[in-house]
Amino acid sequence: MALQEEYRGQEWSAPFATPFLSQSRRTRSTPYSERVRAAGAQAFTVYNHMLLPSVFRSLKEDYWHLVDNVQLWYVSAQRQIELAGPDAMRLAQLMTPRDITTKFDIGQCKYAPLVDQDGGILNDPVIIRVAEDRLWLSIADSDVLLWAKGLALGFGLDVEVTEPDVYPLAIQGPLSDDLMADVFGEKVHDIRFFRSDLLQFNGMDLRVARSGWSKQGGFEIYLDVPAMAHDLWDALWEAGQKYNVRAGGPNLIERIESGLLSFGNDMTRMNTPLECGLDKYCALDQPIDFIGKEALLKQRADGVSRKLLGLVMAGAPVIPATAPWTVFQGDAPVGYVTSAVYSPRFGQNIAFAMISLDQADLGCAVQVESEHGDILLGRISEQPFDAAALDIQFSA
Ligand code: THG
Repeated sequence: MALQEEYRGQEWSAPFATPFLSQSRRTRSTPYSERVRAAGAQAFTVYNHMLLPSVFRSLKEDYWHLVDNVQLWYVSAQRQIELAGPDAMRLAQLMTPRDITTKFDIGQCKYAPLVDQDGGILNDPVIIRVAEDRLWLSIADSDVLLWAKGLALGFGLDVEVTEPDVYPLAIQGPLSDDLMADVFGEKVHDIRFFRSDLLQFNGMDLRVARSGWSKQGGFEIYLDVPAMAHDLWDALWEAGQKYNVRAGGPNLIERIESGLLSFGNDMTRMNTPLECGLDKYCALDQPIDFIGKEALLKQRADGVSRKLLGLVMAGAPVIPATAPWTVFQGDAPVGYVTSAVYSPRFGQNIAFAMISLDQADLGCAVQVESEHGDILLGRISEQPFDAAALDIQFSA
């Protein structure tokens, strides 16, 4: 995809060399945008009204580089929704079934699905407690700001709901600790998983968490001094040369292999956390007050009728899904694929699929009709996927 800056100085008239995404204030650029283009981003998706790069060299090359080295990820599109004031904690707790009322230290991060009154998932942020009465909801792709503002108004809460100028940058991959220590000092080693600390860079305190949307290890820097973006990127880039650093982004192959669910793909408002295997983030037996509690308690009591499971598919590498692919057992539709990719590690296509449990379950042989008209033989599996489980036989 071309971006419109490539057409600078040219008349805006068709035909263009390739169709391109028209940018405007609505597709918000950031202090890092220039560096990311210069680093060779080749494909973008739109996330929280911002561009998020999805491919630099190729999905596969980016994947192998990530699991062996270290990458700088431009994830400014993980916007922060700040809740600040005496009712900040109460509002956040109303929004999620995860218990954030007890054992939530300042600097700590908690992954927390947000649900509506039916238990439908609205988003799945990482929540960071940045101060006693101040939380950042580091959101996936939906307008949490509006929901939070509506709840604050409706419940008459004493809380400010804003989207501050914070631009997260992730450092991901097995060499992340080495690179971060070279730029921020040895203190980075003391940051535990899903904890954060304030570390000095050019005389400013920046919030650094051990987190990120891969299972390859790493950090996220919540840059809230936009003017420093270029210096920070350049310092990491230069220090990273000896670690073979590259620019990257959330990688479709890695995240499906690792069992990281994508809001908008693998779960939407039509699904509950119990259907998506996020039970451990639902404190249904705690005395906490959240919207959707009754619905989730009822669903737990009745038992879920469908569940997000793994799916392995034979055949040529698939093209990523842009629509739900129907999963069949014989002639009966039993569910749909939510995300799929070819895994070069396993040599198979791997996917997540929402499966009706009264019709199919783990180990079942199925057929999948892709949006491209292909019929793929598949088998329902555990996820996260493991190599032993993937040594499987397909049958029609
Ligand atoms: N980082 C930040 N914000 C984000 C994401 C991120 N917002 C959107 C999206 N990614 C949220 N999704 C996830 C899903 C899982 C995890 C992080 C973000 C994750 N979970 C831990 C795990 O699976 O081991 C457990 C977390 C916990 O116990 O609380 O890492 O990547 N800033």
